[in-house]
Amino acid sequence: MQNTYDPRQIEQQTQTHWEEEKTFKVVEDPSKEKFYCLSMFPYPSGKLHMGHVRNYTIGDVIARYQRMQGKNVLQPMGWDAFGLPAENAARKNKAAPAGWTYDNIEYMKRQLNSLGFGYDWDRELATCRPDYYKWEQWLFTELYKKGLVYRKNAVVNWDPVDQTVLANEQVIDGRGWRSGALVERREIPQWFIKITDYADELLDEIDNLEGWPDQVRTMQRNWIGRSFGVKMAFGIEGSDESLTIFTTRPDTLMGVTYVAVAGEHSLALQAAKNNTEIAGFVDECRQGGTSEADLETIEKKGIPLGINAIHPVSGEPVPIYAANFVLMGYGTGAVMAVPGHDERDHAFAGKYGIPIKQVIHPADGTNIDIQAAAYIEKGVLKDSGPFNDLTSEAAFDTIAEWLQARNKGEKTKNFRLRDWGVSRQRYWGTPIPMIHCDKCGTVPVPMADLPVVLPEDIVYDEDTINPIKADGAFAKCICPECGGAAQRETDTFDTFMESSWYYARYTCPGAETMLDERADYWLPVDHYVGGIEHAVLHLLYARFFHKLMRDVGLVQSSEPFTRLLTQGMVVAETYYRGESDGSKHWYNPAEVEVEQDEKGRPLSASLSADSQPVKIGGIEKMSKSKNNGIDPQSLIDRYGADTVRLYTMFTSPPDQSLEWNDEGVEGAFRFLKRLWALAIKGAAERGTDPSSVPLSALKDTRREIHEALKKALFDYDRQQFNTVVSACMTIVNTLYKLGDEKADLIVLHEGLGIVLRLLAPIAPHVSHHLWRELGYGEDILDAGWPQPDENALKQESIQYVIQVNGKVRAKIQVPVDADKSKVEEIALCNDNVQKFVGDVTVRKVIVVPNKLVSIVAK
Ligand code: ANZ
Ligand code: ZN
Repeated sequence: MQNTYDPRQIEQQTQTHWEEEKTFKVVEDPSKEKFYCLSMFPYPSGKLHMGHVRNYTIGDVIARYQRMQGKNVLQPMGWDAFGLPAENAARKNKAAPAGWTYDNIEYMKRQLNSLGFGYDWDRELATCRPDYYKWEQWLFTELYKKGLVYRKNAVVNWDPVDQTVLANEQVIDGRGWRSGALVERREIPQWFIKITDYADELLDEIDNLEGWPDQVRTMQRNWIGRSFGVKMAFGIEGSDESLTIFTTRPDTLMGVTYVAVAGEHSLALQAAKNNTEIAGFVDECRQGGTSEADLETIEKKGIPLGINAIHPVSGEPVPIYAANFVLMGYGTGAVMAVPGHDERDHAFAGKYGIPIKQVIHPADGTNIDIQAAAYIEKGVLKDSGPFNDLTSEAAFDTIAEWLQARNKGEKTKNFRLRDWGVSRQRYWGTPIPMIHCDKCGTVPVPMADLPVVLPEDIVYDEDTINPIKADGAFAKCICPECGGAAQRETDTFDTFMESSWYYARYTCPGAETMLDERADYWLPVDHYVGGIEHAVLHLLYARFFHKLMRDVGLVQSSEPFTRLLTQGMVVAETYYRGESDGSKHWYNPAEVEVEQDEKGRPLSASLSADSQPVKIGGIEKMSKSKNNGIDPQSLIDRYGADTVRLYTMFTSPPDQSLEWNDEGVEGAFRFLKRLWALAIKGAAERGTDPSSVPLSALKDTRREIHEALKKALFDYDRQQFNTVVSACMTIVNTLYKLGDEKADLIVLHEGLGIVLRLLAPIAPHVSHHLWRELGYGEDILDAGWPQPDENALKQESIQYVIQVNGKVRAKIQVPVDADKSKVEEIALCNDNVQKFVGDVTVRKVIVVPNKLVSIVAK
């Protein structure tokens, strides 16, 4: 055995071994329990960052752990390869996005391998490859045939100078990022998938996702946002038309004192035609953000349209306002306003002098001043004509039925969730497989003509906006129905489309259909690991796709991911200097020397290059903008992969944030060196059964080892890997105390065998190497999982605390098999106890088994 721990050499050797043996290649084996462990695939941006390293280490630890439990473990990896950064890089480098992407994939794949992740690379996929996106195109055409896909106008950001649509991130302070022109909102036709048809199922099944963090389940519920309410029609004075509103509080119906519609509502648009003031207000409503968050913060404004609505119950007229807080895209774009019982309506009524009426009273009869503030709780109805004295709950149904019987309304439910707009006007994405024919209308590309391949060999320079839109050749095609000249769709899919089903395609690489029968062996994914930033969209779209694939007969399960772990952020200190123009220049932690107080808190910092001070900017998520990222490659080069993996697992539990600290990395490295040194000593003794030699002198040592093992197993199960590492450290420390006798060496051999297996998922190279070197076996992955020895755990004696008249006076060791009277006897004999009892009589002795003896003496 080598004297010093040389990670470079053993990691390379071990990785070569895994590659040659195809250790991580798996096939379906119905005789074995399967375990599908998946980490969210990366965007091939150039190189791995610390967030990737953490994510993939967690996934690899889980996969290796499950494998050592004897399961058939699938752990694949691939590339989320389409997206805007490739286009930007291409423009800068005057190269095609494809080449940039493929180069990055190659480099990052090498990095992943250098970290020792156990992937079955035979299943690798890149979403920009036609043999992948072909099936996504196929599914889209199937959904079109099923009526789940449609085209309608939707708003985009339009750059009037570049004559192009901009992604949200290309709009900076309201201007196009390249042209600097003021961005306009424009309506263009776009493709949608009817996710709202699945909204109920997507919501209801969240209840069954017991292996998901509560926080993520709540976020999904809120995003789908189902509310139950009533849709009802108000008449319009002097017109045959009516105005439909949506409310979740029909019980407040008799408190309506006005009605409000969105600026884009047809009533507002009509009124704007011959009233410049209203037209001005409608224009104003069009500006600014349209999100709900924006609407909550804006100043509430409105304008009367000069027409009245007719209350469906009382027949009284109420004024109609256009108001900036009513969303056109939600419900019906119109609301019945109840200032007495809604805060927003109350504020609005106050501002425009509209009456405020109380129709709900607290159930306990408390008086309230409705003019001062809205009463928004439920209660009992008053001043509500035929509905008086009903509770809010009862009134909901009664009023709904009253309206329904008169054809004026019905119960309905409403979702916040909108249909999924999948069109993007970018080049680097999956072409939408649709054809526009003047004669036949919209025609899906037939299966035989799929995939519609995105041209990759294109010329890119600073002026290129979208090569497939600029050059007419891509769009030119023949209509599959009439054979006439037609135009191909030149929009591409939202890249969330590709990431919605990659997990399924991994299960059946090379399948001649979208998925084949192998999918049902592996799916659902047993454990999914990734960032919380995907808690809503990615996970919701993937759940939706799974159901779509189920409904075309491709999978049998209904949900894709059984268990989900959202890992915490990797954060680090930031350092900067103020520039003369008021901006900040950020320095990387690697360029900075920090002075700390005795508790390790930073006191001051200076730049290594010039020894002049820099300011400490606080701890933030590692990012390019704050320049506080640590390049994992430099750490791997310096310490080896095992140290990096061990450090990221040891520093904090997987779901909490990890605060970077260089000393911690050093500490992890030192621990592996200590383990190595111990192994050198351990090499002297091989394979004697520890129970075959008299080890009485070493009983305590063995108990410590097996107790730590027991704790580690418990923590592995609940994925608290940081304390697994602590247990390993405890064992190593215990083993260091052993001497050189034969019995010591036997215990050392036993202990090393345990600690190596515990560490194998976390620091796999050194564990693999030492396992063979010390003669335990061929491959540690096949070694089985260590189990605590019950005999070793047995204690010889138990500690009791002794109180005399309620005060702790002694701690004693009592043999485990001592009965109550024996415990009492030993306690009373204790010198210190005797001293405190003194001459007085012992009145009572209470023994709490395995814990406490309480003596009362007076
Ligand atoms: C009358 C009322 C009285 C309301 C009351 C609330 C309290 P959720 O739960 O989110 O579905 N609303 C309906 N459509 C709207 C739109 N397009 N823009 C803005 N607000 C709209 O919210 C439903 C409630 O939000 C509806 O119930 C409606 O106001 C308002 F004491 O109707 B309510
Ligand atoms: Zn045609």
